[in-house]
Amino acid sequence: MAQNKPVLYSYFRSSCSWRVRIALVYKGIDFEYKAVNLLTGDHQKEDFLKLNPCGNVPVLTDNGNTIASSAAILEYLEETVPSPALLPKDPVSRAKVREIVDGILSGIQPLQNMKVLKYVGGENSLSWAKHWIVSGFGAIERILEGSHGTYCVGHAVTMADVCLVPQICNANRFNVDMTQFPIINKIASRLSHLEAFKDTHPFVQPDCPADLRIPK
Ligand SMILES: N[C@@H](CCC(=O)N[C@@H](CS)C(=O)NCC(=O)O)C(=O)O
Repeated sequence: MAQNKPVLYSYFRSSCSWRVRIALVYKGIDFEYKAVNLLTGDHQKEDFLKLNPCGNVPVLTDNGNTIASSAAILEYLEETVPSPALLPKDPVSRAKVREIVDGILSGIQPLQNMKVLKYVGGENSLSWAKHWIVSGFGAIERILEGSHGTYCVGHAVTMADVCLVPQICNANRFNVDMTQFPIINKIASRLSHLEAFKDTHPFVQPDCPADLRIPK
């Protein structure tokens, strides 16, 4: 009997959702897309809170299981569909990937998340977001000096790349001057040609409004 496809609860502009979209496409996993509109508060409705009590996207449901949080989903996909891998084989490189992932997932994105910016409020929220993105990317740029090859860690795409590209998109939204991060830019430019990154771009998602849509 054919198995149901995994379902991804996603918002087109959510960088955390984009990470998971990239991993799904990179690994060739067919999935159903369910849009959760963060602007109209879909993520705070009771039905969605049953899936993720934290009230955040992404959420993945697969074989009757519900997994929230992009890091948990990325690890789950790596374990259930190991090839093509998004983690290197050797422990030191794996740790380096996770270090970069953590730098973005703990050190940047939460500080510029919508609910945090709403709490910070008003004009301060833009400079707050910029500050944390610049300081976080400054650290990532220095880590990449020692780890990068073609991509963030060595010459194969890893979870570090999967997390980097969506965060750059957020940086651009907040008008961060990205020229100060030449290694990040070089890697991002290479990644931008890969199908898994192009096909999952926010502006080609089903819930992207018409005025932002770009051709696939
Ligand atoms: N650590 C979580 C964070 C998820 C998260 O912050 N998602 C954002 C979108 S990128 C969200 O749903 N924000 C809702 C809000 O701020 O109200 C993950 O990596 O999935």
